[in-house]
Amino acid sequence: MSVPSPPEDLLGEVRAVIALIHAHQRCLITSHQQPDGDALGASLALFHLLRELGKEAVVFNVDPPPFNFCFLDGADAVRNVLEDDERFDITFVLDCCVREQLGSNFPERAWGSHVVAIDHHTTVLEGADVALHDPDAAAVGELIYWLALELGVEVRGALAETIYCSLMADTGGFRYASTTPIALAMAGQLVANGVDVWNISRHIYEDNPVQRVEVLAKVLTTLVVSACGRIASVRISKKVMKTINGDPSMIDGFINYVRSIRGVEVAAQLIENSPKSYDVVFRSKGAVDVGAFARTFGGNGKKLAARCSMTGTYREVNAALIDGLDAFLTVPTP
Ligand SMILES: [Mn+2]
Repeated sequence: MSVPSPPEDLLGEVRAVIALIHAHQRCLITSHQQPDGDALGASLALFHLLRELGKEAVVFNVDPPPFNFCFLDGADAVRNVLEDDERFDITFVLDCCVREQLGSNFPERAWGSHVVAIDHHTTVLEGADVALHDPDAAAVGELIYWLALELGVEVRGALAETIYCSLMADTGGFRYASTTPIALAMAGQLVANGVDVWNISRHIYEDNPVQRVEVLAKVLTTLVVSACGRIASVRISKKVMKTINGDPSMIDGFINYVRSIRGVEVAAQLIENSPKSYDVVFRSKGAVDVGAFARTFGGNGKKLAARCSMTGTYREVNAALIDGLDAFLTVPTP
């Protein structure tokens, strides 16, 4: 069950990152805005790893951690403000392949002398000096595990727990096709090293504020299924967002209920910015590359999960989605 060595073709990148770590002291770790379990888990894992090596490390994000990941060791130290005189030698950008995803208010002083991208998106962050990039990795936490392994650091305690969270979150609890033998071997080793599986699951999935479930009930009443039955969407109005103080983690995962409908291939969640502007989040069961679709609207993402912005009224956006996605459907109507 033990975890193998990093794949041969990644070893060079793993060692390049390690050389940079050894040569510097002050590190900043950041990831995409509205961090998810992978972005936060992997950021905190790298934080614990760097601290273990005696480095100074700051985790920075323009948005706060999701409510259900706040229990993680180090989550309370995540910062969204940097002091004027703070400077960094290395800025690690995790789980983020485009700079805009760091947030429009991402501060200039967060950029250190060196930029290291650690990612599993299909493309890699432009302008990174060094990249540890594996589109086949189940989660960014997997890449942090390789770093720890190559560094000879024992993966236990907070480091183990945060890597486990990253792997579990991005594989949908080890259910998605991205759940590779390597991800499972790592998870197995982490459990063997003391990770308390139920304690983590309980915090992430069994600790919803009642308000979140009430909002879910409201959102599900907006469900629209296309005539062909393969595309379904829900709307999250500005009013609803206001009741949860705009906290995106309070609506995270709702889209999975939409995708779970029999026959549905693509689920969309339309989040209202203004009466004529929506942020659209997509989830696919596999027949549609929603990343490719989102890119036609200037968005980004992966085959099964993507997002973009669209203009128009709710009806117009929904109609455009159903029309546009139809062309991307590669399976015949059941
Ligand atoms: Mn990820």
